[in-house]
Amino acid sequence: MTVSRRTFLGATGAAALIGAGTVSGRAQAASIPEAPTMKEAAMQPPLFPNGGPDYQPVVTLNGWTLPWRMNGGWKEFHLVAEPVVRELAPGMVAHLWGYNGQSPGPTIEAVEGDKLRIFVTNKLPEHTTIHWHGQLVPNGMDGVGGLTQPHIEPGKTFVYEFQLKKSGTFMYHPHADEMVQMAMGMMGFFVVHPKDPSFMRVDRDFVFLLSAYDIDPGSYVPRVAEMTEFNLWTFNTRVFPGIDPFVVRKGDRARIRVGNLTMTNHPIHMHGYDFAVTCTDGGWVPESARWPEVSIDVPVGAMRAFEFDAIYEGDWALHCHKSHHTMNAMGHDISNFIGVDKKDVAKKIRQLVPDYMPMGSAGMADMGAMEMPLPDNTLPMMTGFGQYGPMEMGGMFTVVKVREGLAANDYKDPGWFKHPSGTVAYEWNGERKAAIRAPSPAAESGKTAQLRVTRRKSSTGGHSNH
Ligand SMILES: [Cu+2]
Repeated sequence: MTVSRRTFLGATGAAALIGAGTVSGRAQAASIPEAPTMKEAAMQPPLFPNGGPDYQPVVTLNGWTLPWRMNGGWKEFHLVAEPVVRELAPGMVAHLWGYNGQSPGPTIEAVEGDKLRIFVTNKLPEHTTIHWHGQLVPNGMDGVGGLTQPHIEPGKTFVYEFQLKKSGTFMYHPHADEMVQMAMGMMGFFVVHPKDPSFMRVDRDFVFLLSAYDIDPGSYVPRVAEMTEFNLWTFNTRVFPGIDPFVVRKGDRARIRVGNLTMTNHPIHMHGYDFAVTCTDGGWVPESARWPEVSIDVPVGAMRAFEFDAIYEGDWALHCHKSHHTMNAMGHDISNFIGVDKKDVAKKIRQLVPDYMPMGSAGMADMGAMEMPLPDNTLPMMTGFGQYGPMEMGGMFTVVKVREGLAANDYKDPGWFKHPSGTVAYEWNGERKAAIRAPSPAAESGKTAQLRVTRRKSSTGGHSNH
């Protein structure tokens, strides 16, 4: 490639990019832009525009934005579909298919009105295409293999050209052998910024995709025929505690954009704030049509963006509200042992399996605190430690960290929130009051029940003076 990195990169801060080398295909090699590739799953700094309309670039959770080059009025990108190794969290990798070194692929960012030329090189063992989900494109650019174009055979490069008709929140994914290729992790985010830099402007703009995998503990490749029994629920193909926090400066206007490419819906719940959906993959939601929420259901094949003014400092949980989606891989055939004394059983099992640990007699919280022996390449089902102990989470869970005094565009993890003294829930060490004693069976006649109510009132101090 003759294009130097300095002239090619349409942006700053792309330290970890490496050229992908030579590309063969129908187009002339000299006219194909470099295909940068990413080696790590760490969140990369945002890519600021160095020409054209100004905008606040997005950051991708555990991801990056694809650099581009300008060529005679066209913004040119180069995606390479290929097998990748993705770290799901420290301690587990998955052998997936993705783009430019990672799954999901890099985020594409451009501006309403831009003319895009996207080169797609296929390094997979089977054919593929790319569909630009939500974009208004000429029919022949829609990327449906067999319907609107011939498939891109292994080793070939195709070119997609279209002008961006509207700003908003979009994604890209194959429309060829879809079940396999999406189950293998082929997807990416696509953000189109408004031409008017003041329209829907925010200070921090986060993007990620929801995806799910079925990878048996100890193995590396997803079972692609799975329809319902997924065991890894991910934000951008990462699981807690491997998912980046959303770091927000107090006072900033923040937007979180999420797209769902799993096979079930995900109610994404954020603590500490109420907010409104401001954008879907269909476009911006007019102010008069928004309503307040604290959980946003993201249907299958849909995208949602919500915004909030970061006025409350703290470490606020953000997670899918389906509790099985905040768990990592483990067999789904876990029995419910609550209330069962397993001491004797454990003794017998340990004669056969020395590492055996009985769990779940009083719930499953003990699983979050113990380091159980695990097969190679898997993660604890419930894990992650906060400043007060184990969080007993996995999967689709992370933390929104709102802090005073951060620099603009500083996304570094600030550590745990330092709660002002007297603002953390605390243990009651005072005298036990009569009101929390269990009532005696005799207390169920009308008169004595009346008496209990009176007693409870007097025991709650200030409330009896109402
Ligand atoms: Cu979910």
